[in-house]
Amino acid sequence: MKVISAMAVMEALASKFRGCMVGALMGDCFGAPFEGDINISRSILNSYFKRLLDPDLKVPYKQYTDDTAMARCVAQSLIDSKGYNAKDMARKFVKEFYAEPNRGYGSNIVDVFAALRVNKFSDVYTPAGLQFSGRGSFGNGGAMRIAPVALFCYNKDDEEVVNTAKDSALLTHASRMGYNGAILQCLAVHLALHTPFDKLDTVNFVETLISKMKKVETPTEDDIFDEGEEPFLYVKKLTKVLELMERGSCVTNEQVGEELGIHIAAHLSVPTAIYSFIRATNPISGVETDNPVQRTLHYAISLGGDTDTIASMAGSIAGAYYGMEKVPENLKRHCEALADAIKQADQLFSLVESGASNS
Ligand code: F2R
Ligand code: MG
Ligand code: MG
Repeated sequence: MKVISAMAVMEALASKFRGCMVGALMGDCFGAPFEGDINISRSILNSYFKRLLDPDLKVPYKQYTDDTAMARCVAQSLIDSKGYNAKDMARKFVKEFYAEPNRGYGSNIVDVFAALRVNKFSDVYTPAGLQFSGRGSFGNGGAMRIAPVALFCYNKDDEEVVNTAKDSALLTHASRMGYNGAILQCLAVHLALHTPFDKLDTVNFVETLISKMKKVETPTEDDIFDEGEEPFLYVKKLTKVLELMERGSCVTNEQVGEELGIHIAAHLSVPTAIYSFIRATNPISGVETDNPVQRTLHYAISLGGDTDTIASMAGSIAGAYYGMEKVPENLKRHCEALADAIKQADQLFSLVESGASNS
C-alpha cells in the first residue's frame, strides 16, 4: 500500500491553491483579447497558444481585466481581515476601481462604486440593491472574483461557503441570479480543491453541485421571482450540463452557446465555465495540447462571448483540481502580476494551514 506523508498532502494542497489563483489569472489575461468575439476558430487559438509557449518569445505581459482586479481585492481583504469584512472588501473594490478604472468593468457596477464612495461605506449593501430599479445586477461580476473565497473557506462547511460567497457577491450583485451564480462558482472551486488529483468522477462532480444548489435555491415563503426568472435556475442549468456531457464530444460550440450561454449574465456563464472544465478533462478535437489546464482555457475561450470571464472561472476550477504542476510554465510567465497571484495563494494557504481562517 502506498503511504502518503502528511507533508506531501500539504504540498499538494498548496499547489492546488496556487493553481486556482494562477488558473483564474491566466483565463482572464488570455481570454481578454477575445471578449465579445464569436466564432473564434480553434486553429487561431492553436497558433495563439503555440506562439505564447515559445520559450524565446519576449512580448509585453497580457494584461488582466476587472475579473482579476476584483479577485485581487477579495483575496487581499480576506488576508488582511483574516475573514470576510464587508466594509474592508467594499473599500478595496472602490479604491482599486478609482486607481485603475480602465480594466474593462461592467457598465453598471461603476455606479455602485460611485455610490459607495459617496456614502463613505456607511451602508455597503444598499447601492447594489438599488441597481436596475431595485432588482439588482445579474451580471457575472460576483462569480468572476469568487475563487479566493473558496480557498479561504477550504476547511469550512457548505453553509459557511455559501454564506461567505453570497455576502461578498451582494456588495455589487443583489439579484438572486447574480449572487447564486457566485455561490455556484464558489462551490465548484471548493469541490475541485477537495477532489484529489486523478480522483475526479465528472458525473459525480456535477451531481454533487446539483444537490448543493438544490438547497441553496429552495425558495422560502418570502421569495418573489422577477419576471422571466425561474426557480431552481442553476439546478436546471447543471442538469443541462449533465445532458451535454452524456452527448459527449459531438457537442458543438454553437450548441454550448445556445444551451448554456456565453453571456455576461451569471446564469449564462457560470454553468458554461463548469462545463468547460469537465469537457477539457478529455482531449478535444482541434485543440492541440495534452495539457489539461491549457485545454480548459483554450476550449473556454473558443466558445466566444464573455471569454475572459468564462476562461477565468473555468481556469480557477481547473487549477484547483490539477494544481500548479499542470500549469504550463511558458504560458503563465506572460501574465501581468503572476507573482501577486502566487503570493496571495500562499497567504490564503497559510491562513488555512494555521487555522486562522477557522476562527
Ligand atoms: N464589461 C465587460 N465587458 C464589456 C466590454 C469590455 C471591453 N473589452 C473593454 O475593455 O472596455 N466585462 C466585464 O463585465 C462582466 C462583469 O460584469 P458585472 O461586474 O457583473 O457588471 P454589471 O454592470 O453589474 O452587469 C453587467 C451587465 O449585465 C446586464 N445586467 C445585469 N443585471 C441586469 C438586470 N437586472 N437587468 C438588465 N440587465 C442586467 C447589464 O447589461 C450590465 O451592464 C465580465 O464579463 C467582466 O469581464
Ligand atoms: Mg473582464
Ligand atoms: Mg468578461
